Amino acid sequence: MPDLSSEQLDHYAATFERDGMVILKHHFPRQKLDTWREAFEPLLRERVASGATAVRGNNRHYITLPFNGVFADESIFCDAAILGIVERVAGDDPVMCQLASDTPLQGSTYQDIHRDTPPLFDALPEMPTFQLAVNFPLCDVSLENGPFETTLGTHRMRPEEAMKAWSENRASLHTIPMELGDVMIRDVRALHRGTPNTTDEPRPMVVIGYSRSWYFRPEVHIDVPVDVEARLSARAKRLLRYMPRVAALEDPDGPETYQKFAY
Ligand SMILES: O=C(O)CCC(=O)C(=O)O
Repeated sequence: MPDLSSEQLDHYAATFERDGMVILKHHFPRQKLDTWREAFEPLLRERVASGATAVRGNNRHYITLPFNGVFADESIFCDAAILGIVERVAGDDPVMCQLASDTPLQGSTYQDIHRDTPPLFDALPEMPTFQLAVNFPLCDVSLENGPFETTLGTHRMRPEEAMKAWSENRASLHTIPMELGDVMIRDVRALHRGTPNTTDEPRPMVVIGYSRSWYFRPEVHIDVPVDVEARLSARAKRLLRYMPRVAALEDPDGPETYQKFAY
């Protein structure tokens, strides 16, 4: 994956501060993501069939990815450029807390516009970034198969202020088509929504969650099998330091626990 200079990373971080998101074009190798999609397809089929997903709207599914095989790939989750931006906006020594996917299928509809987390403190101005989503699709995302839509700059507004700005057309939605290989890094507080997938192919979007070093999200976690951990670098182990270690991954015995996603 392309290394970026310190100046380039500073530039992305400044854009992120202003907009609440940045896109790294053509960042991950498409061939690698093809292997993710091949591994994801049976998982999607099985989880949808068994009703084990978190439903995020009509025909729209959130599924945690198992931390093994192709998905336990530190060339993705320890990517130097992505972590360079994450550290610039959310501080040193971040935590990785989530590895999952959002997939609208044919028949999905517009989500209500939302942010993914409440403010840290009631009745105070919004704080600097504390929770980031790194998103990358496992296919090209066109206007037809459910592109992500987001406002810019609302990550630094209180929820009611952001909704007011949106309803008064001071914050408009931007549609984000993406190519396989593109990566979006976003502050989860920006107002956004999923849109309909009108094609007969799923549109999987991976989400990796990174938090400030001290922030804990009880609604998500990554089970790290001990044999997978043994192969990880010190950097990867450090990112995953608060995640549970397990002897082996088990199939989920119920639906996803991360249900409340919109604020
Ligand atoms: O997958 C998408 O395009 C957006 C999904 C989303 O925003 C959510 O479920 O919170």
